[in-house]
Amino acid sequence: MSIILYELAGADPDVRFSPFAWRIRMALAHKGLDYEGRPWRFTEKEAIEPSGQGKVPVLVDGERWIADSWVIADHLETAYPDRPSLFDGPGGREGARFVQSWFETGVMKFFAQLVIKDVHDLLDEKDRRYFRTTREERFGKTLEELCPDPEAAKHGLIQALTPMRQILKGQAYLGGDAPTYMDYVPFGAFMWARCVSDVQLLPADDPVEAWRRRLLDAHDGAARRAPCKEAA
Ligand SMILES: N[C@@H](CCC(=O)N[C@@H](CS)C(=O)NCC(=O)O)C(=O)O
Repeated sequence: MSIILYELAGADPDVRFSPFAWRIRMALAHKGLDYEGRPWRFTEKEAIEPSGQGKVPVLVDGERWIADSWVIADHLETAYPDRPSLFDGPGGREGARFVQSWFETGVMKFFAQLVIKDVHDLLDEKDRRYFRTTREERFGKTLEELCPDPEAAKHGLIQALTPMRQILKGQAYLGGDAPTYMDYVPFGAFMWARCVSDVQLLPADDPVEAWRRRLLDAHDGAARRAPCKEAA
């Protein structure tokens, strides 16, 4: 059975930077599943029409088209029960849902402020216009006005990560001794930043930074190998 993952790409088709698609890239690596990652642009809605919506990631598993990172993760867990578990049981699944909700409501906005202009700049021409118009409508500001004070946004991010930092002082991953989907949700946002920008988000001695570096090396360095703007 073939698996295809539609994922957002820049003008360079090898630059895959969607935070939501990165959750699924890591989930596929965790499960040891081979797949074809297919580059997709914001303006190529017709390519993912069979999924019934217009956003990526979209996973095509055999005949099934599945949209939304959470639904895709759930699908991988139930369709491949003989592979390593993404959630480590029902409690882990609910924990991952909580992490996702917390991250999307309280933390993602700082990443967005810090990297949105870099995202724009690496898109191809037709996507740039679409991205600027839709995002400026969404935020009620120009892309250039979104982050007047990057240092304040970094400080906001560091503060917002406090609950995660507390946990990571005592264990290697949110999932425990080994990563689970609970880790891949926040890690997706760090990969978003790494792929589009060389901004240093966290101090070197932050336990969240140590966790991020462990995840870059997880699953044979799948994340570290991806084309990115970050220097190291
Ligand atoms: N809740 C969705 C969010 C997916 C999403 O927002 N994807 C963005 C790319 S990062 C997208 O495809 N946007 C299309 C658009 O803005 O037209 C998930 O978790 O997969």
